[in-house]
Amino acid sequence: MEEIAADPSHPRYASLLMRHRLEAAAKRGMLADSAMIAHGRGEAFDYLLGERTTASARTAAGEAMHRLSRAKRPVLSLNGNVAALAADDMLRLAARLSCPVEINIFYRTPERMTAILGYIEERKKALHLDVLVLGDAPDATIPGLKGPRAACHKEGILDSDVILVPLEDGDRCKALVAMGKTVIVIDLNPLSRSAQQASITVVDELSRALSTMLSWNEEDVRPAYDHQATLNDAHKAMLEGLNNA
Ligand code: PTJ
Repeated sequence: MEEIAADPSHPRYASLLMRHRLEAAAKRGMLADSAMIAHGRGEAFDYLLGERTTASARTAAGEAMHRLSRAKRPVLSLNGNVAALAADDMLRLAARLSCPVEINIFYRTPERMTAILGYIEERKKALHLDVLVLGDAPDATIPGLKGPRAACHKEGILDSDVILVPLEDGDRCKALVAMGKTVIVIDLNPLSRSAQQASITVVDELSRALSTMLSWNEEDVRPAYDHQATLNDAHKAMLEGLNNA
């Protein structure tokens, strides 16, 4: 999915590359019909943020890694957009944490599940990573959620204690928190229900957030994480972006 006509020196290369990945994933049948709308909303918030990783997002990413690396049963959840935009880094993170990834999509159809699972297996093989990929045979449901979006694996999401759910839907985030899990969200919209309800929210673009998480070290300084202060800081950074425009 990496072939793209734009030159890496183009000022909007990172953005063009993400769009290209989504286009390619759409052709493979991996995406929900509303995937592009969700991405466009994210892009708008990223514009306000100045397309950069703020200090508070870096602190949140560090806290996320601290919790994931100390978890008894961590799990990384992937939906269609996450698989399209950042399959490789999600697999690298899972390998580093020795934990499973679980494909868990909101608009669940057998066709989309097959397309996403096939792509993840392809990337896993290309990267030579030993990661358990779940999602193909759900045997449990997330309490409090109705319909196919509740389906999950007992050995993955159901029994996890710390879960990373990038670009998550608000209801599912709420249901996971209600199960007593530490829920880590990556979301560019600090006003979203997921961002508000999560235990830890990294307000940053997915690929930047994952790159910060992958470069985290156990020895890194760990400033105190304050959830509300993190969200307030993101609002402030976006307002400053508007005021300085
Ligand atoms: O594959 P499925 O069926 O699970 O569906 C996935 C989507 C993303 C379509 C679905 O979960 C959805 O509709 O999500 P929402 O409710 O639009 O929420 C997505 C959130 O992610 C929004 O708050 C966006 O601002 C944010 N977002 C979008 N792209 C990025 C992002 N945050 C960080 N990085 C991005 N690249």
